[in-house]
Amino acid sequence: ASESATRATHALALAPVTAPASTVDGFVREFLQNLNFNRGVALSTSSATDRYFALAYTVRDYLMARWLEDLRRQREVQAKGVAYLSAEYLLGRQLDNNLLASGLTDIASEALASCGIDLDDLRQQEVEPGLGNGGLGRLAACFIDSLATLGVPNTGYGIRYEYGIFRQTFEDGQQVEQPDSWLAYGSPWEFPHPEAAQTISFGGHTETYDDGGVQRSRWVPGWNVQAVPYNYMVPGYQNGRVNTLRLWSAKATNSFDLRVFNSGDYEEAVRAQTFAENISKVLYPEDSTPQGKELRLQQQYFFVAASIKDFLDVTLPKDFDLTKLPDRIIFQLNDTHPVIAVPELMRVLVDEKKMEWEDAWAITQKCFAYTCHTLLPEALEVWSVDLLGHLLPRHLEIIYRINDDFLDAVRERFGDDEMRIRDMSIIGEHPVRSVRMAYLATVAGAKVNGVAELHSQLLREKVLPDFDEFFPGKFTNVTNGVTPRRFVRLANPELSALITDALGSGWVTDLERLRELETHAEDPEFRARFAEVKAANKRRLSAVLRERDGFEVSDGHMLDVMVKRLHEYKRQMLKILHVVTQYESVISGRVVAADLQPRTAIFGAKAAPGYAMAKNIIHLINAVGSVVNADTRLEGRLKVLFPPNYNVTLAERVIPAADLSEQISLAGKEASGTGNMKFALNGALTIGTDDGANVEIRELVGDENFFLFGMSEPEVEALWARGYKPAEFYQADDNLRRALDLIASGAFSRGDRSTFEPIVSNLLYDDRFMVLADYSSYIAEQVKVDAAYADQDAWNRSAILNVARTGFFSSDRSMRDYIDRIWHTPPSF
Ligand code: GPK
Repeated sequence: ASESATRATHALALAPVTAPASTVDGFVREFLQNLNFNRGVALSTSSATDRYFALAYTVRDYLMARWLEDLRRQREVQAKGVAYLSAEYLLGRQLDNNLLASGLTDIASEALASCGIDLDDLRQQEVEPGLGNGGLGRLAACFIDSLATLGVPNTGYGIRYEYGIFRQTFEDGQQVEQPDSWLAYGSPWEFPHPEAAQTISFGGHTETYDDGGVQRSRWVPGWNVQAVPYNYMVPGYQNGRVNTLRLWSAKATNSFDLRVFNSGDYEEAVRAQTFAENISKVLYPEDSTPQGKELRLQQQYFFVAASIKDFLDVTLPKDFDLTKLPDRIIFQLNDTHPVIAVPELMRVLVDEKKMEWEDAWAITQKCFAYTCHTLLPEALEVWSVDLLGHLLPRHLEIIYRINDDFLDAVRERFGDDEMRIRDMSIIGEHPVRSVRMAYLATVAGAKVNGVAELHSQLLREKVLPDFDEFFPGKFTNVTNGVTPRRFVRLANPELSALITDALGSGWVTDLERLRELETHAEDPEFRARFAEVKAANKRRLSAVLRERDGFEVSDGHMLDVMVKRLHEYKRQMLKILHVVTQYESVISGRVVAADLQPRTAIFGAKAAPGYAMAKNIIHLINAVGSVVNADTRLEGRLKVLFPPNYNVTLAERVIPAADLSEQISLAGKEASGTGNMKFALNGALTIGTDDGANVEIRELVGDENFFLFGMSEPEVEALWARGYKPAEFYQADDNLRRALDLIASGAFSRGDRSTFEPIVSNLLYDDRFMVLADYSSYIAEQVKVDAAYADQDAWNRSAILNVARTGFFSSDRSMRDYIDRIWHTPPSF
């Protein structure tokens, strides 16, 4: 009997994992099992958290068979895949996306209803993993969604920050940061594997040694930590595919424990443990302005070293021939944050695998590609040689060698042009000797791409022209995209239903099919239905903001939305100057309130905690909001709402409700923008400068469906060259003068003239981002917006055309471009 029992067990173990039955009954059974056996509670006594966890576990159970099967087939096929290296993944909530991907939304909803539970209540329980700052992190999340949907083998590698982007609150209108304890109740979506931890070393020194007559250098590290992988499912959209996101968490190693035994110093040992575990403790909240802190370099090396080890030692078969590495993997560098992976792969190949330098370098150059996400000089990371050499001495040697070889080649090509050599060196000398990570990435990468046409052009022509000349064909463009699953299908169910009604459901994975809506834009009945969808989305947003923040959204208002990180180059200042201008025109009696097109300006923005001017601007927006909203002379026709803690969850509510999308950066500063794409796809019209992907949006939707204003990038350059004096613009425009004077007068600061003085004097005497220069053109364009909005039917037609013509901005298309131009990784099976 026991023998047959064993045989039966074997048969079960060998059978493929099967998903629970895809029926309401099957779902109920699985859900209750999870509630009882994994949460340890009965339905009758369960909390909302228990139910949310049980639901999440249930969805996981349905996806599990596909995940395991995908992993098995990927091991079997060994097709070339993408290792996406990113310090940030701004995932947003997972439940709804995973329900959609597995096609279970309706079954789950019915199953829960039969247990007396409202699915919507459970959706609200999830704390979103905010493991990113803004556009760059959200882009990574869109990309992994698209890769799974396209069936391309991909592992996303990153850091499991214990605290993600801070939670923002306002006190007296000023930003206060609270820790984001997203893991307080744990996450049902993660699979920790402490047994698979990697040891990651730091510090120490290098030494030379004799390796059978060859002098080699090796690293003698000073300390190490454990990198524990946490796996997350990344399901494709209803295609039975599930990729993996692997985030690393730092844990103290035994060597720390050993120190306890040896020294008997308990406190010191605990300190050491805390020190090690600090590495993945918190996401750096700076967006586009890295601070050069040692802990940040520790984070960067920690996750890329673990990822490379993971790929080479765990994912690759044991006998893999490393000279074939470029046929098996491409490591995509999401900005400069993971660039230390370049010397790390060299170190592994040369020091550990004993490869010749030249062979290792040839492989390395084919295994990396680099995406640049910025043009701001302050955002291009540099690490001082002191700091890098102290933390990673062997890597610094390797970087020097890469640089020496590179500069030799430059000399050979361009002669002893010392100016050029200095400009192209990976090592900069001023203000301190440092490693220019963007240069290292450019030298090492098989390809370098910008994130929109204009950005890629400026990157080649202005930021890295010498490199473009030296490496012909290395530079390319891949315009960003956003996932239509999260940002249309899930965020805007009513618009999605309307589109599906008109076109069938294929558009969700083939977004260019939205083109077919163009003819529907000419149909008055369709326009009316579209208008009804927008109105419903506004009501939904209104309910969310009432519940969340106690705000009221007035009926009949144009919703004029600017949501993105607070940065001077993005020019939230320009938007608030428009509000102040409208306000001033009414209280001064030059305009009667009844003539205003009713508008609500909605802001959402976090400022880096150390970015004083950004915080001043947040304060000003809130201050203007409280005065304007309370002033009855406006007759309720002008409102400012600034819900705190803008995040992915709020974005999903705000964007579908918007009428007007504010994309008003100074031309040449916004690399791409991705919010701009989300708004257009949800039927908002854009007021924007000729910057980033706005350029491509305008080309696609047509000039007549886009509100363009402001200087072009060449005009910006020309004005700098002439000498920009913002005070001249202040003198020349009465509206601008009145708006700035009103702020300076203390009208928004209870009469205190000092509160916003730093903002006003910065604008008048510095104004790096030329707010004053673009002000008149912006105000004039806003007048056109008001006029256009007055004709609702024409506005709706334009809005539908925005939806119809922006299918290009699907991240599925971005992924195909990366595959064709950079990765050469076709769908595997
Ligand atoms: C660029 F350099 C950086 C950065 O540190 N963080 C970040 O979010 C953004 N970005 C750009 O500012 C956006 O224009 C772009 O759309 C986004 O990256 C994704 O490429």
